[in-house]
Amino acid sequence: MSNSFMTIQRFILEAEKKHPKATGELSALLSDLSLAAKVISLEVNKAGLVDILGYTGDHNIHGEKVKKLDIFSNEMMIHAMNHGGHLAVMASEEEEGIIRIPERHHLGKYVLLFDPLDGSSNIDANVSVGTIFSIYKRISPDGTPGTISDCLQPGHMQVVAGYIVYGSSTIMVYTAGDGVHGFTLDPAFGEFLLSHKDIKIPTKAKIYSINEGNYKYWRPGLKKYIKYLQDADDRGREPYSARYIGSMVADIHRNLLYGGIFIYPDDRRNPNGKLRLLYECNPMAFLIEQAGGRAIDGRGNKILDLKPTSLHQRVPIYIGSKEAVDMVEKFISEEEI
Ligand code: AHM
Ligand code: MG
Repeated sequence: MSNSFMTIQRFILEAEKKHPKATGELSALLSDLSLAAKVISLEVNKAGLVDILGYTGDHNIHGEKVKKLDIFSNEMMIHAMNHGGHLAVMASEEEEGIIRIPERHHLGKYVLLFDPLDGSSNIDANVSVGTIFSIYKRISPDGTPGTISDCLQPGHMQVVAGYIVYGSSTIMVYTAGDGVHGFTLDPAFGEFLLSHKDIKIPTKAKIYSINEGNYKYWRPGLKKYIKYLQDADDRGREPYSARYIGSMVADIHRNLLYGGIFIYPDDRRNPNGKLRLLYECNPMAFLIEQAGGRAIDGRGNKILDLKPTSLHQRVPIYIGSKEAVDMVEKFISEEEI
């Protein structure tokens, strides 16, 4: 069948046929997620038209102002996912504690972690935003309510991770540990159609993405690395291009396709960086590693090996094309402090 008629549902079902022991639960979860994505996409697209913009006046648990679309997306994810019978527990960047499955619903064997609308401070300016998700198998006993320990598993235990970017098109990208695949939402059919099969991130990067406004707070090795990227040499090495949207999903999506490195470092102001291990760094690390890239914390660890200690823990991240991450690792480890 040609790519143009391969819906995400069909693709997931066909992938599942290759695994004789599969129960279909993971496929059902992914289908539910793609439905939530369609609804959020519709709301994001009409954000400029309806009176949904502006602050609600509420603050989220990190003390940041929350916009209505964040709340809408969070509630949409919860309501789309809590009754399918496949989940034991959930956690969201927008909720302080774990999200229990209501007692009236069946408990399943999976755990869902998500950032319902990442980059939402960009919405008023019509800049791309995204939803990020991560799925684990529960470690608590079947049939009992899921626990916080189910949510605090290291990233290498993920069974599925993905994101939806609401940009010039809406694209859903996911991995189930068998490559990275992208599906573009056809607004006429309301279906996600296979558009990017088995995505591999170019080994060499051409792009770097970092908030350079924080330069003065960076560690010396990082300053040297960025200066190195901006420089050329007489052996034909060209400077990198700087691209920074300020929406992790959009920045990572572009770098995944074109080759690049995305960095949100620890610095003098943010000792653990800004991005959250469970909702942002782990799912992106799983995807990028599946696409042939790397993701590290700059402290000698792979992101996927970190053992989470709390739901909203932040970690520094250096993620993208393999050669670029190898290089930044070298600069940082050799720095004089
Ligand atoms: P959010 O979860 O509050 O939306 O913040 C996460 C976003 C990421 O999408 C993006 O990479 C980062 O914040 C940008 O931060 P900064 O403005 O400090 O560069
Ligand atoms: Mg976020």
